[in-house]
Amino acid sequence: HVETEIADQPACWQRAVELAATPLPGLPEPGERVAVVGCGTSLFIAQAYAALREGAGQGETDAFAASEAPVGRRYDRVVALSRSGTTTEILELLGELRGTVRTTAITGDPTTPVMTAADDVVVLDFADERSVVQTRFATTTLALLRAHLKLDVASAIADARRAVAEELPPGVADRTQFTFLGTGWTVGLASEAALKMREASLSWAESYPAKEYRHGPIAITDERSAVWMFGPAPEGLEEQVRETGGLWVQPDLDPAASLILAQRLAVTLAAARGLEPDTPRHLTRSVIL
Ligand code: F1P
Repeated sequence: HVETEIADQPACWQRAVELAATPLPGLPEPGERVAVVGCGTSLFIAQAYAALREGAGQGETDAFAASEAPVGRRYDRVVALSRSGTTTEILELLGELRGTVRTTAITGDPTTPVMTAADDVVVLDFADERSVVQTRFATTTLALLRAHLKLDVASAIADARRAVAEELPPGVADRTQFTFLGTGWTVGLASEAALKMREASLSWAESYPAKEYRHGPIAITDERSAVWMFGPAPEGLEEQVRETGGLWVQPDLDPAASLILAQRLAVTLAAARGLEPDTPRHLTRSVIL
């Protein structure tokens, strides 16, 4: 399933843009103080959105792992991202918050407990997935939220079409250690790319805010490494990586489309290693404790 779901992302993002043009009660209004929560992939999308919303001047926005959200802090709204709508930490948090703050869930499945656990719900059932590893639901959520912030998603969709069709960056599939870097909203995307590599291909993968990479992690980089930059790079970093023998990867695409390429790399490496990316070891489609 995962290959189909990856290839479907441009069409799903288009539907998200159309949906964002309609009234969607529960999505944050400008000026609201918002916390966005999720687990795993959904946490990284929460982080990307939080940085974008603050950057767009729409109000203070924090992102938390649902298990670590500070329940006592005052927000106008808590937005919970959960493809499955069944993740225990999400449901427990929404239960604790009930009656103290407005809550919104963005989910893929309208038949799940999150539908009644949150005050408002946005359902992206057209982007729901059969795979354990999340790809299109996560990026479609982000496309919806970007469109709701009135950011340009049309060029991201054009780049996404390229990302599903183009060759992978030359040489990257020959490397065995992967480091993903981002700045601002792309820090979350870098984390998500590294998670895809771990989940689907069992690769050794790390992620950092780009400038943090020079504060230690670059020590492990060598000719086995690929260093993948989401968005513009800090000055001089590319040269520093090349000096280590590491392969520098910086697709000339919208960062969310660059994430599609990273998803494809994960699936390509899984296939090369004889792994089945639809059913990764030790993982389930949602974590129910
Ligand atoms: C969150 C999640 C997935 C992960 C794994 C376990 O699920 O952490 O991101 O890939 O399958 O669950 P959800 O709350 O978004 O359904």
